[in-house]
Amino acid sequence: QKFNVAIAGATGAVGGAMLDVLQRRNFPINELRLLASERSVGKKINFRGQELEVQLLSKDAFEGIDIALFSAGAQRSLDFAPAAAAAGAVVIDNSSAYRMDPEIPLVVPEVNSHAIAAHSKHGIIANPNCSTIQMLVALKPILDKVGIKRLVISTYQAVSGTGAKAIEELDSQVKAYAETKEMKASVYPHQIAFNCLPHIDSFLENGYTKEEMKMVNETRKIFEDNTIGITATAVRVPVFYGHSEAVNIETKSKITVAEVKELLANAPGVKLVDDPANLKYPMAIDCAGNFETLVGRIREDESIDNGINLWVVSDNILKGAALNAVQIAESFVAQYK
Ligand code: A2P
Ligand code: 11C
Repeated sequence: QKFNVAIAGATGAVGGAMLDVLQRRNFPINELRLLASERSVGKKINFRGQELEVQLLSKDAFEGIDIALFSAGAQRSLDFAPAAAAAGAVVIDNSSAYRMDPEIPLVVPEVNSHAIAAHSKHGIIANPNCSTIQMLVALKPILDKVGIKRLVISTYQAVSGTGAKAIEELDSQVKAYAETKEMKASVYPHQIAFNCLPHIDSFLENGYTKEEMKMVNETRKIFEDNTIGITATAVRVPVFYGHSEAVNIETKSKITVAEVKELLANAPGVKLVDDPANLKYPMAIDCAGNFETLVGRIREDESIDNGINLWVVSDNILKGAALNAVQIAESFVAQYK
């Protein structure tokens, strides 16, 4: 069986990665429809050796579509996803628009593919935020084995999470520095080259950023447990691709480092990279372009009875966005088609 697939935001960083992932995973496609703004209409994009023309994202662009992958910003999702669903497509939405809607499933296929069942209500499935996705892939086996009481997270996030303009800004600041010229900042409020910004997305009244609260709220929704204590500090670092995270876990009962390693060595979507004696640990430069989430530096938190520390690294554009969306499509098709 083959499917008619649309990508809303096909010319964007994540949209482009969606095309790449559909190709790499050999997703069974009949027609592929590429949608974007007026600026891109008529532009040609190659897919499996065929030149496809970009069409306008509009309410009537979804006729005959089975699966609509959205990554054109939250406002476009709010404007067009209901029309796509009404036309009979299942929408897989990479934006934050529907994530916390209790009637819309929020899915990481390795963690809660059962939740896809609730797609039947609105025809929409939400893709979580990148920093949440990679963390939960690593935590799921530990959750199932011993339960999780509390998480303390610090993130080190790549500029590609902000988009193409931020990638250019880091690149141009590094070049300016090398040429002893002035560094210009416009995407970020401060210089990002050779700096760390404890500021991702906007600030909220509680002093946290939206990015930090996404990790708290999305994790609780996906794990279906509002009692897990979660606190996060999200930091933008001068890295192009790959988010890194230090995750401190207080488990409900004791688990040893050896047990965690054994669990993660066999966990779906995870690659264990934990051999400090040979200088092997997960690094952002090693995750770019890869589908796996790398986990290492596994050690006991000796300050509490049941504590484990992990270092988790993944390509934020792939597992953090495009790959997870395509995996949702695969799981949807396997369960419901
Ligand atoms: P376009 O390239 O035509 O502007 P990114 O996050 O990398 O900036 O990509 C955003 C994606 O969302 C692009 O494909 C962009 O299309 C699309 N997009 C942005 N605004 C609109 C809009 N008003 N209507 C349709 N697509 C949009
Ligand atoms: C970042 N996590 O790295 C953001 C990007 O809610 O989908 C993705 C924002 C989102 O800046």
